[in-house]
Amino acid sequence: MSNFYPGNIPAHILEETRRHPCYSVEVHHQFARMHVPVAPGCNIQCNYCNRKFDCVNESRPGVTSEVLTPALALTKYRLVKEKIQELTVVGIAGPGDALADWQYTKQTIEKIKEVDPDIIFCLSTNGLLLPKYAPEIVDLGIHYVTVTMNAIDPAIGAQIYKFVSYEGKHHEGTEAAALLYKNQVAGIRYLIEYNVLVKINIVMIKGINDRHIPEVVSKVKELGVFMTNIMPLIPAQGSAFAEFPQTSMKEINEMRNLCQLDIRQMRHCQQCRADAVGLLDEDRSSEFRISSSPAYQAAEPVVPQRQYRIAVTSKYGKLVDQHFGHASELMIYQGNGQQFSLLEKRSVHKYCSGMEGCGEQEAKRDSTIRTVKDCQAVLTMRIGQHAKEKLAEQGTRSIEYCDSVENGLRHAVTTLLAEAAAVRKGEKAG
Ligand code: CLF
Ligand code: SF4
Repeated sequence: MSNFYPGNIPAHILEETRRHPCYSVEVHHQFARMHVPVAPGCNIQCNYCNRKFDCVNESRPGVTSEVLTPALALTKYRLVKEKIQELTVVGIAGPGDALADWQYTKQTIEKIKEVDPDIIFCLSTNGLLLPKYAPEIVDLGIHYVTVTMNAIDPAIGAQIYKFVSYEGKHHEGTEAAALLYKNQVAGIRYLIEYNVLVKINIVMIKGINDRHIPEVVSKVKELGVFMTNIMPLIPAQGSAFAEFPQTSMKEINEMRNLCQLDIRQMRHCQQCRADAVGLLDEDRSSEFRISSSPAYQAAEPVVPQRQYRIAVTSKYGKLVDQHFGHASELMIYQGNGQQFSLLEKRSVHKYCSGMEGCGEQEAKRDSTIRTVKDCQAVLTMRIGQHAKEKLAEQGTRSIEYCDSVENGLRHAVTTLLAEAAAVRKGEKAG
């Protein structure tokens, strides 16, 4: 099988794959990986995904993982490393997309690297933000990236992706699928040029992309990827594909056999949780769960008991897709960081309508800002610097985001917790 290795990968990286249980089937009973679930947000909507659960691109549907701050991920890493000597890989596979919350992914890697420069890092992503972050991925010394690519034909991709949120814009249909594909290809090219071993996950969906998979494989072979991992669609409850038939392992293996002629096939994938710990076929995540470990709770409460009140700007109530200054109504949510309910909707004046009547606009803005005085944060697609500063003066944090309201609320609490932890750390250091 060595004939599938890309020719220009440095020997030390190829040697390193001998310690990576996903990239080397021979060692998957010998070495362990852990996933740190630090990336809750996502910027696309796959029709097979129910966003209450982990990213289906690496996980079995219906699995929920807790979300950790980077500081807590480091605490967990230390405890796991102490108990599992065979741990060689730290992966970030959600529970959303590793790049949609890049700041948390990056901070986590930097922190763990500081205490263990020899650990192997691995990321899993839908690839939308690869053109933006591939250079930083390379600079961080990450040698393993998985990209889920289900189609190269936008007409097929349009049946798989409901929408793509990119640089503040919402895309649907073939336009969305074409944009995602373009970014995936550009990002993969860059990574491969810099010796990153790219694995492609493909979810095989009967009647949609099953006949198209050989074309996807042929394209990624041309790009120089290391291997493909063809996975079954397991219909997730509550997803658009909930009623689709599950792809059988017989069908998956037939497709793998066909594609094996072109490129190395992964056949030992376990569709792990975003907080999986241990050998691939012996998940020990329950031993290291936050809620069951007093050590973690003492370190930093990640599943907060306190209540958060967050004001959200949204056009139709589903997505965080509206500028703060364009909102005529704010949705006020309250919850504990994991679960939120809509308390009420508050009417406000739109203030951002051009340059005319600036004095009046300022008065409207100030009144909008006072409307959310009782909220810890405003979650919005965009906000002007001045409004941001005014909100900060009254103790309301503004958080810019572009995804579903549900993910945004979790993201907002993770941000608030991470910032509070940084302040506590600064106070201790001072
Ligand atoms: Fe994790 Fe994925 Fe890295 Fe492995 S899992 S980010 S490449 S360290 Fe592995 Fe699990 Fe299959 Fe993923 S068995 S779901 S392929
Ligand atoms: Fe769900 Fe996003 Fe993963 Fe798609 S990429 S399966 S929408 S979390």
